[in-house]
Amino acid sequence: MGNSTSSAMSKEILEDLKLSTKFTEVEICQWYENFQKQCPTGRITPEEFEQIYTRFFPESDAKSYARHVFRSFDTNDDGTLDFKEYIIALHLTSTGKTTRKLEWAFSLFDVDKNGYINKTEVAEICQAIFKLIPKEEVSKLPSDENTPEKRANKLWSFFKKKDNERLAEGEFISGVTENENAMRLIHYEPIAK
Ligand SMILES: [Ca+2]
Ligand SMILES: [Ca+2]
Repeated sequence: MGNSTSSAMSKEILEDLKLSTKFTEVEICQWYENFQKQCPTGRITPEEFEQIYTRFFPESDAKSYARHVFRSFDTNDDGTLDFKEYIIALHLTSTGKTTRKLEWAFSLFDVDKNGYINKTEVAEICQAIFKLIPKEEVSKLPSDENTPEKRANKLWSFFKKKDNERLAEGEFISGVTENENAMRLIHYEPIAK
C-alpha cells in the first residue's frame, strides 16, 4: 500500500522531517497525501495561505498577519511554501516545544530578517495581530493594550530596551519566558466559542 503515495516524497525529505519534527513516518506520509490533494502544485502561495487564515478568523482581517506568518515559514525565501516548510510550520504551531515556538515567534517579529528585532518591527506585528482581534473583543481589552501602538509600547517595555535599541534572539526568548504578559502579547489566540 503506502508506497504509491509516499514515493513522490524523497527519502531525504522524509528522514529530515522525522528528525526535525518527531512526527512518525505514517503521520508525515498522511499529511503529504493531504497536502498533494489540497495543493496539487506542491507549493502554497501567499494568497492560498491568506485564505487559510481567513477561514480561521472569519470576523477579522487576517491578511497582514498571514503575510508575516508566511514570511516566517518561507525559510528558503522563494515566495512559496513547499511541503517541508509547511510541515515544520504545522509542527511549530501545534506540537512544538516552547523554545522552538519562541524561536519561530522571533522570526515572525524579525520582519527584515536581519537577526534582530527593533521597536518598529514590534509595532508592525502588533498592528497585524490587532487586526485578528474581533471588534467586540477589542472593546474589552485593558486600557494600556487597546490600540496596536499601546500593545507595542507595553510589549517593548518588558524587554527594558530604549526605543532605538534592538533585541537579539536570546534576549527576546528570555524576556518572553520570564514575563507571562510579554508571552501573552506576542500572539493572539481566539476565544473558543
Ligand atoms: Ca519556500
Ligand atoms: Ca529585524
